[in-house]
Amino acid sequence: MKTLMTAVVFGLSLGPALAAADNNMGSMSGMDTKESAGPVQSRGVITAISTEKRKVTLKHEPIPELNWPSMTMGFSVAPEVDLNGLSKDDAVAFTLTPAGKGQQVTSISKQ
Ligand SMILES: [Cu+2]
Repeated sequence: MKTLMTAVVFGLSLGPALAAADNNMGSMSGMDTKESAGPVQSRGVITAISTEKRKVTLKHEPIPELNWPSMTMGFSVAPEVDLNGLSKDDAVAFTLTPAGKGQQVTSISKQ
């Protein structure tokens, strides 16, 4: 219940910004609850990568499902994801899955 309340408050406070950002994406508002709980797909460019630490820094597109504008940020990468063949400046499509308090990369591939 607390999680739901937080999601509602968060959604309301960012509602106008989100609505302005996704003019071209049709009706997204009904998807918020479902999408924020599950994996989301996005695209971006790798700005740093460490196969040993299993970390990747991505300059990603806006992700309306998470109320995120475009930004550059680091993610941990799930153990099953193969990072071989990926390097800095690659354009990629990726999947983020909720993990703990953040998001983990659970798939990533060159575009
Ligand atoms: Cu971000």
